[in-house]
Amino acid sequence: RIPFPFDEFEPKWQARWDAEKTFRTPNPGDADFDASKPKFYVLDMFPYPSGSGLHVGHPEGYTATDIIGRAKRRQGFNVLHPMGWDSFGLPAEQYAIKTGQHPAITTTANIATFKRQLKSLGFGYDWDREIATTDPEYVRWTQWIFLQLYSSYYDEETQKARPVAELEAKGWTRDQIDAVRLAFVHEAPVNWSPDLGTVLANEEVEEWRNKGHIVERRPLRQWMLRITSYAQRLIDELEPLDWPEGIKLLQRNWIGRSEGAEVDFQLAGHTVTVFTTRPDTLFGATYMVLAPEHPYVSEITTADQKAAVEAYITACAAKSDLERGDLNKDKSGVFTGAYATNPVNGAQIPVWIADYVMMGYGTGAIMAVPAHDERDFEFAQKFDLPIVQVVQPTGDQEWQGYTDPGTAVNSGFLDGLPTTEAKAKMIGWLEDEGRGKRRVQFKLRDWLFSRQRYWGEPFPLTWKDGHHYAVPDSELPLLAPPLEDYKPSGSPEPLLTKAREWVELPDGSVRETNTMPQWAGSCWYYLRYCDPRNSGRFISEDAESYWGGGEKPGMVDLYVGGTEHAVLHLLYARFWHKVLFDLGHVHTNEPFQRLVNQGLILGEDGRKMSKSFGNVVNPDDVVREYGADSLRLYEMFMGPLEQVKPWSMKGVEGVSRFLARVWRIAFNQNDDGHWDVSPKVQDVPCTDKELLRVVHETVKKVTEDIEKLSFNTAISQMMICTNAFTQVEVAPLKEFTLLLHALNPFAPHLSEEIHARLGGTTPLSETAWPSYDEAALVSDEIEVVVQVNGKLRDKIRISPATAQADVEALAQASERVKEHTDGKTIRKVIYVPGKLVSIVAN
Ligand code: ANZ
Repeated sequence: RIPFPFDEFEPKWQARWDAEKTFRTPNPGDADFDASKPKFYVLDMFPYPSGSGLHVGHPEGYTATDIIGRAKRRQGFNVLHPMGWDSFGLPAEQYAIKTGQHPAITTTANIATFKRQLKSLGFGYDWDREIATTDPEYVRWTQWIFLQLYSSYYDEETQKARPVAELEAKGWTRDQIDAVRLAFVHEAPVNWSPDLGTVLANEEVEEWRNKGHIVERRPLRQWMLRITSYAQRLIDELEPLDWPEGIKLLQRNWIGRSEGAEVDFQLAGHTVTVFTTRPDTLFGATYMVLAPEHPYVSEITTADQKAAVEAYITACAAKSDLERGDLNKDKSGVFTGAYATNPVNGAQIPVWIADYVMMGYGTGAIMAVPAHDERDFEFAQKFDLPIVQVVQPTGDQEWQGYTDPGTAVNSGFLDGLPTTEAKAKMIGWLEDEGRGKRRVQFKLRDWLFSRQRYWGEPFPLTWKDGHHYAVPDSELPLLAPPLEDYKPSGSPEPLLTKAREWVELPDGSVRETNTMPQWAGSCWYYLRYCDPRNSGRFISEDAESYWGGGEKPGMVDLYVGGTEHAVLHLLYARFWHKVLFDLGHVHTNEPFQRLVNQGLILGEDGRKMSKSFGNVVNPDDVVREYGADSLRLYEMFMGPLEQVKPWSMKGVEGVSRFLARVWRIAFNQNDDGHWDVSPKVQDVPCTDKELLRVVHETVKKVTEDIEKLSFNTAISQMMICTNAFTQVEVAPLKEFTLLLHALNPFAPHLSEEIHARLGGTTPLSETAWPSYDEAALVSDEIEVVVQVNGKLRDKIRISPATAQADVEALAQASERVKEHTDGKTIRKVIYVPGKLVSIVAN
């Protein structure tokens, strides 16, 4: 038998919230908008509506934001808590290839499933603000923002994006302008997958290879976004945000700022510039390495090395940056036959090419200092190149392969200087001599933004006579035409190229046929939620200024989602937001003020939930068996929100039993199965001081714990409170209702249902959050420990005024004490006032 009738009342409350739009949030300008209320914008990372529906990982973060959103609403905030769909993407298209169904159809069906599932969990979303990135009205503004990037450049002087129109006015030519746009065309070797029919970002390669797809390197003409212009700001403006340190570190490392120098080497009539973070080691540079793609390679290679060099270049072309960098264990390379002059000592050093030097970083050329760089050390050992010590370690470490700071040796005018000073002195020398200069370098690359797929936003651009042109705003959204065949052709021609009638325009120009990556939509969805139906602007000024209000730099007050987006979505969205900020479209310079990552939920077996392990839990099954409130409460009770936790059906059962206990304080089931209000609940003043204390303690702790997102401890406190009600004869209505108030954001259906059945006319969700009574918190009871023969046997609570004889009697009357004294003679009883009763018995 079901311990409480959740299957009756949960759908009932959900229908009511829907019909009454309980969680609708008015916007500035709406008749019911109250501008005097502070705002609280709480956001979930919106899901990709996959074919498999919601899994139990989704409701973890969603329940957390729902609890805080519901509580803040009742605490007098205008709460913005929206939901939507990240609905472009490759899987929908893969599915279309398999089944022949248009991605729009499967996407719509999947969204319907997700929405039904989310509603079945009772989340208080404002569904009037629902958006899908595939909605034509949404696509319009995604394309509009792209055009903002396209028609802007980064002004180094003001460190801000500005319209290229300003450059036009200054007489810049079209080619000059195209070279500085924030969205630009670039030909570069990229990760191309012939069977997926698209290029992939570096971070995406491993996943698709593991799924059995081929990914190769291939030079292609692509659209890039100039995120590198923002590298320094993306680092600096991360600092004041309330994000987990680990995520900040990942972003910082991804952006990868290095300070160092450029050094010029002379080589067969060319000047080859290298980038180094260790200019202090220049005297130890014993050879030079160029990336195989370096433009000088063919010119400097000597005749007898030509064949070997060319063979090596061909072999490298297939490798990704990752394979050449971090995964490159066995160093390889070829001598070019050329020698360069070390500018500091005139030494002739051999020039090699090797794939551990990347063309896309620094200058694509390095000075190799094998004594103090690991990669150079491995390489020099393998190819028997000279190794010269130029840094003396601080301790008694071996100098070969010593990479830490130390003292300069064998380095002429640097000798004796600690590394930091030696770096500065060498940079000074290089600048004085005109042989180099100080330079800051970032690992971050420009963002490869084009895909060759169908199910994404088309670029709002056309081409004529080799030049690109923006589609006018009035023609947006530019939607892709329906296609019969989504199958990749194996060539890097974008799929849309097949739609001849769409591509070829009457004036002889053709449409750009690349599409945007899935990241585009998620770069700005949090802005659109603020004003989702605006057809004249991507967000109104009023909505932007209200929902972005506050002293903090970030717009969203709390953003909850998984860690997997640390350097992708969270970096891309920050970049777009800064461009919009520079151009005056938003007044905050960051999108997300506070970020919290929920921990992964593992299977019962402790492994990642996955179809292949057969350990996936479907929320629908849990809701059917135990109800939505049990699922919500369980996911919050599993442990701290940010921790990785294994699933346990026993655990779900446990919290479900707790909810049943709350229910049974208020109701008794009669013989025909109906639940009658229990005589235990009475509308009388609470005279039990201890009960009063526990109840007010609960309101206090739950209020504070919600603020700290410490939901598991809040639930523990409510369990203590429920036990207290179970133990007393009479549950005073006012105090019992306080427990329901505290429980409401966690178990909204159950708390509302009990409240209503006990005569509550206004739903809890429509009433103010309760306050607690400080005076009730102080317990005037004290705890006294009872020992029998020196062993702790019980603790009793007494009023400090209790007479010694009464305390001793109470102690001896305790059941736990009696277990140890029964049948024995009490020899002695000692009372240490307010602390201890010690009984000696034998
Ligand atoms: C000489 C040297 C001596 C270096 C030494 C290091 C230690 P980060 O910190 O990652 O920026 N480097 C420069 N350009 C490179 C490229 N395109 N591909 C591969 N390696 C490259 O690293 C900068 C260092 O990585 C540079 O400093 C350079 O090696 C190498 F004791 O120069 B160093």
